[in-house]
Amino acid sequence: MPVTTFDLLLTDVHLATMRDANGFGVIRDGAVGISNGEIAWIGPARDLPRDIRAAWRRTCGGRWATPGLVDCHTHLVYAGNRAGEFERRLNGATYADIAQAGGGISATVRATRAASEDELAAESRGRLVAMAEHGTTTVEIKSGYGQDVAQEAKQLAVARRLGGECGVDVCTTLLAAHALPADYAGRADAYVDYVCATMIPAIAKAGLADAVDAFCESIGFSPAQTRRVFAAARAHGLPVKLHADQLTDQEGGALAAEFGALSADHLEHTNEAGVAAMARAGTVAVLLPGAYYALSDTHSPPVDALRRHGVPMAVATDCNPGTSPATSLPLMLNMACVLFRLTPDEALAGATKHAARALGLADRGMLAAGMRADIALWDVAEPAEIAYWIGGVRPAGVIRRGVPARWSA
Ligand code: DI6
Ligand code: FE
Repeated sequence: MPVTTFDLLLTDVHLATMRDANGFGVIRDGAVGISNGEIAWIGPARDLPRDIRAAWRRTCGGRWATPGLVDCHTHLVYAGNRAGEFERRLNGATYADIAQAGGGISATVRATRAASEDELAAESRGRLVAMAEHGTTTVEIKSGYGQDVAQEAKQLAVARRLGGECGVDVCTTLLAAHALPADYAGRADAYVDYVCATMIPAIAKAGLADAVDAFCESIGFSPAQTRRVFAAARAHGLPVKLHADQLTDQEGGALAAEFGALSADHLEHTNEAGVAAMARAGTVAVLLPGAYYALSDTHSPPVDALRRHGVPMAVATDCNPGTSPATSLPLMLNMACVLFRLTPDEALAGATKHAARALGLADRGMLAAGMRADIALWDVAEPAEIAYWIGGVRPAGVIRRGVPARWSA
């Protein structure tokens, strides 16, 4: 009789595997065998091999397991606070008004540039810990508040360092084309020259970024400027992502698709031709309900068209000080359902397998043999309940690379 050995065996657990095209991929009364940080066996407990030697066994008390959550769009590393802008918006100013008056992203740039690496890490750490406490095991963090090589490198280095310190996997994205620096006022093309000729090569050489993003918008960079940034990224072997069509239709969805972007994000104003182009290119749509909510937006992303064209929809926090001061992915699932009419299984797929794809990560986001053993355990009666609570649900336990962390179960 062969003996099956696991480092860790989870039993008395229901599984939302997210491995099917639709639905939660439910296995009731399941078991998961983990070895070397990967899922070695998964299925109904009654099908477990007979002779098992497990170094460690955990009974999960009938809780639900999902893949560890993946937050594929955040601006988590920044200094300062923009609560004052929240008050101004409530008094009638728009996000664009505040940006044009020197606030908005530029205000965070000033605070972030003034912070030392240690200060920046100290200000940002609590946000990453909060994300982890809500079940996030992988997070993407963008730069974009530095605006020169040294300052963007500082943000990206802090992002990587915090991942190590907080036990979360971090993917980094260079967002050099986020806002026009004050000293380039009226000279956007000259700044784009600097981004393409100096920043992207230097950051790529230092190995500090896994991808390149841009803010293609009336208050950001034009489609032509975005194309130049993407061409430079491509020349340095970096995949791209795009802040597309958040406030106005810039044909950002189609632009992202043209460069085979991993994702096009926001998409509130994306037209159907852009959606069709994304479908053909395999570009993931990243929906950001926190920003939509915080800006009291009323123009929803084209969810029906995304569904019809079969574009995978991810859901992320967009954690940033201006438009989405949010760290809870479960809250974003709720908002994606209520505000964008996603179904709970679509929302959970958006924060697991589609989010992993938006980061180019094929090894996580589903519970299946061979995938990384990043698992969140939830004290819920059914998986839809994770999206049902308005920000109230936190996992009872999290396993990262096969190792139980944050375990109150
Ligand atoms: N779109 C966003 O949602 C954030 N950046 C961007 O290009 C907002 C960043 C901020 O306001 O600080
Ligand atoms: Fe963003």
